[in-house]
Amino acid sequence: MWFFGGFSAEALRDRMIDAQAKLVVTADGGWRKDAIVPLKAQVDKALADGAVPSVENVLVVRRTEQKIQMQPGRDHWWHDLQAGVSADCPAEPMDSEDLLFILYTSGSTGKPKGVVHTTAGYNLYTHITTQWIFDLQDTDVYWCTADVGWITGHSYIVYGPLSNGATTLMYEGAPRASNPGCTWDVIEKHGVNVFYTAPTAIRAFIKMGEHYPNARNLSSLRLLGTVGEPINPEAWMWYYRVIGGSRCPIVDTWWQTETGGIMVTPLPGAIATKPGSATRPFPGILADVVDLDGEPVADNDGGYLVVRYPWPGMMRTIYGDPERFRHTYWEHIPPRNGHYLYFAGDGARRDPDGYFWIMGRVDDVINVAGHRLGTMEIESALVSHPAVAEAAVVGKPDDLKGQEVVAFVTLEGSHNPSDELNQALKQHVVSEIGAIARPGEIRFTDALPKTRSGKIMRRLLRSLAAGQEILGDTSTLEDRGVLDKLREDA
Ligand code: 7RM
Repeated sequence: MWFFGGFSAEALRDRMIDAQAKLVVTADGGWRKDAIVPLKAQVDKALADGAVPSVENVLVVRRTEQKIQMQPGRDHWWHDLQAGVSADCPAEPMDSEDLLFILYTSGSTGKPKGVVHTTAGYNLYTHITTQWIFDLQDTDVYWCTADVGWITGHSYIVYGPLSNGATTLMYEGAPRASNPGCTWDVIEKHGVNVFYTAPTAIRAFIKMGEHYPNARNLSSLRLLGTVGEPINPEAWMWYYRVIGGSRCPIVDTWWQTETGGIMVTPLPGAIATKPGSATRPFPGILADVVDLDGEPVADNDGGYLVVRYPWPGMMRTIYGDPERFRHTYWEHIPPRNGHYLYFAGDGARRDPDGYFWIMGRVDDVINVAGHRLGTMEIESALVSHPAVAEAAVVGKPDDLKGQEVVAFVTLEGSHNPSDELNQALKQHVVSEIGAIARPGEIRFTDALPKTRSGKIMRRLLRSLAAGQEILGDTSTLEDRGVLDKLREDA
């Protein structure tokens, strides 16, 4: 089981219990921004009072060198154990379907799901997708900025690049406000050729200003990638122009923890891109957009994104809960003649060129007076206003219309909240999309609640907008302070 350093001790404990972990590998601490994350202390807290009886040993890597407690018999320093063993260490043969790892992903409500990946299929799929989509050359330096505890870090920092013998660059920690140009320094210093990041990071770069990348030599870049959310065309164009020097193709890659690897994506040089579209399914992937009966919808009509046939990297089950696996992914759309479709939980439409446009999670769709509105479309309209840095849109129950649109908006550095701007933004949405999408309410905020991988947690905003208590799992929140602040302002 893999686990990322930002989680609380409680979240760590729950996941170790669920996975029946026997051994924990951790470090004394980890660097993040200007601070040390006390990793070992968190592990101690999670294991306190024999809370996880399955854990027999804890292996500790020395990194930050601050003082920690070592429990004799249970805890071992990595460097001590390493000193006593031979450097010759043959690999353990594994069965192709042996469990490789469990990665927990938060469901839209309640208990996180332990997504199970296995040895051969996952490795094959991350190998081939890395090779074809990032067009890796022997001399390339490849940098994926993801947190290694996110599936993107697993598949496209570790397994895919390493099985290809690629040079993969890892950056420890997160860019900090005191050094806004550090991402571009890393590219310049190491001559990065392929750069893979998330729309949330791109929007943060835009907010900091193009002065920083413009002051560095980014000419080594050949290919850019994006993952994690639909990218608004505004951000796509900025990425293409400012970072890629209008020279590098952008691969917008759609996939999930559950799919193991990239599923819908351009192949650079072979598939023409359109800003905001992940383009077409990877070879061998039979993706489709269907209605709830499994019938393909007409071009440009919204529907559910599904996959019709298995692929090597697909998850095998939810650890310890095969019933939930079946129910979550295989039963929303009833099987026909014993043929099941994989239900991704995303809304999408396909244009007449066969290009896929991801509209966001189906749980996030807003229904105003019978009209289904994708959150992405309204957010993209808001972000196209020069004052707006980022926006998150949710539905709030409304007696008359069913739901009303509520928008949470962060502003570009030089703009301040005002009644005029509030009205102007509502009007802007009307002129971009139509009166049906007009937000009933706009709330200005300094930051939006996000997961460590940069996904906006709309479920929390939905509760806030409706004035309800926030229920369910919040352990994946990157910064709990953001939520507290939003509650105070409400
Ligand atoms: C890789 C990853 C999965 C969800 C997925 C989508 C959204 C990811 C894109 C995207 C539009 C993209 N795994 N998503 N990539 N939406 N365009 N290129 O993010 O398990 O953490 O999330 O992320 O909603 O279902 S994940």
